[in-house]
Amino acid sequence: MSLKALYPLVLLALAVSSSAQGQGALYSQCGGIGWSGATTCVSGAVCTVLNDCDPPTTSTVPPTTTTGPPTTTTSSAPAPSGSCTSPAPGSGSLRFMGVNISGFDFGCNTDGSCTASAAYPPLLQYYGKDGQGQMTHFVNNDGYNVFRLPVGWQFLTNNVLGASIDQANLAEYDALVQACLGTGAWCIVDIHNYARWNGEIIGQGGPTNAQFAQTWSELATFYKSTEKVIFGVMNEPHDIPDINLWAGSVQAAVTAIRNAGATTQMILLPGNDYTSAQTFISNGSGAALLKVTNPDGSVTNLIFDVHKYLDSDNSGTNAECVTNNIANAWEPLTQWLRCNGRQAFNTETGGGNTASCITYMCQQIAYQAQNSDVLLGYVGWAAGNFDASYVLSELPTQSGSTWTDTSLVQACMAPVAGAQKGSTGM
Ligand SMILES: *[C@@H]1O[C@H](CO)[C@@H](O)[C@H](O)[C@H]1NC(C)=O
Ligand SMILES: CC(=O)N[C@H]1CO[C@H](CO)[C@@H](O)[C@@H]1O
Repeated sequence: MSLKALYPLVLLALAVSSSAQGQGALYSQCGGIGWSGATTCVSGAVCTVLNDCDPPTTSTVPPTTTTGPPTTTTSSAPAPSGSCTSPAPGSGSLRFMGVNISGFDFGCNTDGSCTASAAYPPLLQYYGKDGQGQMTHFVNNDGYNVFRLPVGWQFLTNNVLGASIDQANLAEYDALVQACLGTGAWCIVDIHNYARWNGEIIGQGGPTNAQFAQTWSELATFYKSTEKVIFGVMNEPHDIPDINLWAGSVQAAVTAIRNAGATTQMILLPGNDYTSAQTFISNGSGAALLKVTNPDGSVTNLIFDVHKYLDSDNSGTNAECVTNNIANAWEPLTQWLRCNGRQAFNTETGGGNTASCITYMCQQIAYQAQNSDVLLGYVGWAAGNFDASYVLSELPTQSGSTWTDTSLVQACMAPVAGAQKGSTGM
């Protein structure tokens, strides 16, 4: 018998057999759609993604493959004592659930080259798809409450690095932001440049931190009085040589946003490796970004941005899903967040409209909901101007006033349980 196999037995032996009222007994149900009974489990058991009170398994086994600090964080944790190791105190409901409304990022490549003229506003008045109608449907029929609105940096400055934001281009982008706000949802302003401008890395040979901060200062000035705008500092940094220098670039953006007067909105801080939730700790993004603060030294509303797909290479380009990401990403991240008293937001996830993705995505979302004290929510990739044939399409199809969601949205991603087939838009 391996050491790993012994852990559940050891933990069970340690467990105090106090079957407090309102806590599920070992192997009893602890959640699920329509479940109104106990959602926590007796000591020694954890509420799993399958909504059963099971003996803890992998969640309590120290990861062996990562170089991350799950054991050391317990000693340096600023969080209240004991909160580090307690399983799943989440309320069971996520704060944010949404969809990416893509279009203004069209023409952007992973090397940070974006063609400003390729930006394709997902709005009817600019000859795009009906992003406003999509968002209205997603809110009214599905219960979504956040949209991420990617935009290329080059579009904002009309292709000139270091220039002020182009007012005509900002007016077009703001039309989408206002359409989002008009639904009552929260709206993430996301600069979709992979930490780069035309192949060069911000603060590491490419644009200066001051140039990056200038764009953020102008955006934050524009939206400083809009409470429901969330600032997404940067989409998917990757292959960043020095993660601490990158944290300095993120700090420059945060300082610029706050000093522009946007003092209370949420700001999303992205790590390396395409903002991977799985390598956030092991490759040093977490440790580096922990040092980013507001100008007053606090970390209020500084939320870590993490992405995770469910396909074989975490690229979000395959129709089939192979994992719910719980053991490899969400469990260790959840633990680390609790230990450090911080929260994260999964702003890109998605899958094909396939049976495998429905299975795994439902499990991922259920796990996130169970850990909603530290995981704020998810935003699916993507609707907007994508074609319905796109492998990860969450584009609802419209027939008259009736919108029909994709099967993955219907089965898992829409907050309203059992999202309507062909619900009528309002
Ligand atoms: C891990 O971090 C190093 C340096 O911080 C970076 O060079 C490398 O690209 C990162 N690996 C991944 C997969 O992001
Ligand atoms: C859908 C999407 O944008 N997927 C991107 C996510 O990140 C990977 C890298 O891990 C890219 O290759 C994908 O294009």
